Amino acid sequence: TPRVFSGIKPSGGLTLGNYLGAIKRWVDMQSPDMETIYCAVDLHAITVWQDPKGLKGGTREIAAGLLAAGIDPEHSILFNQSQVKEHTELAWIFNCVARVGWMNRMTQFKDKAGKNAEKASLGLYAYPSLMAADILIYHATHVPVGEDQKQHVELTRDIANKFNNDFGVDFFPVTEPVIEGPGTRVMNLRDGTKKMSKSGESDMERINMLDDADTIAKKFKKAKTDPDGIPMDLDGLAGRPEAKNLVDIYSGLSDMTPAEVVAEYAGAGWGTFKPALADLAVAKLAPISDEMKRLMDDPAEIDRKLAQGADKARAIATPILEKTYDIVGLLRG
Ligand code: AQP
Repeated sequence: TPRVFSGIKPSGGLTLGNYLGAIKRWVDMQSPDMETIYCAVDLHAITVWQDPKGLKGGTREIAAGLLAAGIDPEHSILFNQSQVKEHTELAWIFNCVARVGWMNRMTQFKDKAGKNAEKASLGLYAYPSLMAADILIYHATHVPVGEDQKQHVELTRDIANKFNNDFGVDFFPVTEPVIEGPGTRVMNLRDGTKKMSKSGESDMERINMLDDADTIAKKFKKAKTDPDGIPMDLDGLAGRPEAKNLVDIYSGLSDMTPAEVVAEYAGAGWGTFKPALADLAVAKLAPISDEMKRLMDDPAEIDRKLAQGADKARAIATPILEKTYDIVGLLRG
């Protein structure tokens, strides 16, 4: 059976970007003929500074968000990365397989490290190697990710191929990225050329899954737009990233195509469209955020669920790591 792995970093609260770009799709991928493994990748979060209390809270929020949105822990494996040590152990092996030149080509490192790459953590640089381990420790065949993660999944394939070649084995599968279309990329509400991020500077640039109805309405109301409202057809969104983003968000939340959204609101001003978008977002997100809050009232229960998930994850990961050690020639007692 195909096996899916994907993760979210607890580097802040969950956003509408995480929901439309990842969580909603992960829920839909749960099916009897697909094994699904979903992870709060806390070890990736600490590649940049995280307040320890915030990190624990963020990890629980991801678990609550996934459960509230419909991830079924009976069907999917749900856990946090640091509880399954096999990820980091395999990442070390991959650090010795991957080449420095490969890492130097990673655009996300350049984006995240900024101008002062000398001051970035070594972990941030090695991030793709740990991500390859996250995927390959389960021999996952499919990885749903955003466009921005495509390069890392390609690197995962390079690592799998090089490992198999170097040791003359056919052990690690060559994983397929399941890339979302560019339309499902949710952009920043204040700058439509940047993606909506958990850790962006201003809270006004993103919708958090835990935002209340008033906050959601206020953020859409203040979202950057241009004087032209909804055009008569999709072509009228060309070169208007902020307008396109609001239409795309409406589309993602309503399951209408962007063309259908534009057709429904053709010629409407923002004074009509933005409140309709806010109402739709509240209608879709409120049941999830209410359930998230209920779950987060009992952190011990969330921790218990994550620990149970980690046990199931380890049952797959441990034999794969043992076999890897054997292939590499690391002696076991
Ligand atoms: N804006 C987005 N639109 C669509 N998909 C998104 N994802 C994140 N933001 C958007 C998808 O969510 C999954 C988990 O991502 P992540 O949290 O592990 O990493 P990220 O993409 O780096 O998220 P952030 O919010 O931008 O975090 P920070 O600010 O800490 O760097 C992925 O599948 C991602 O594509």
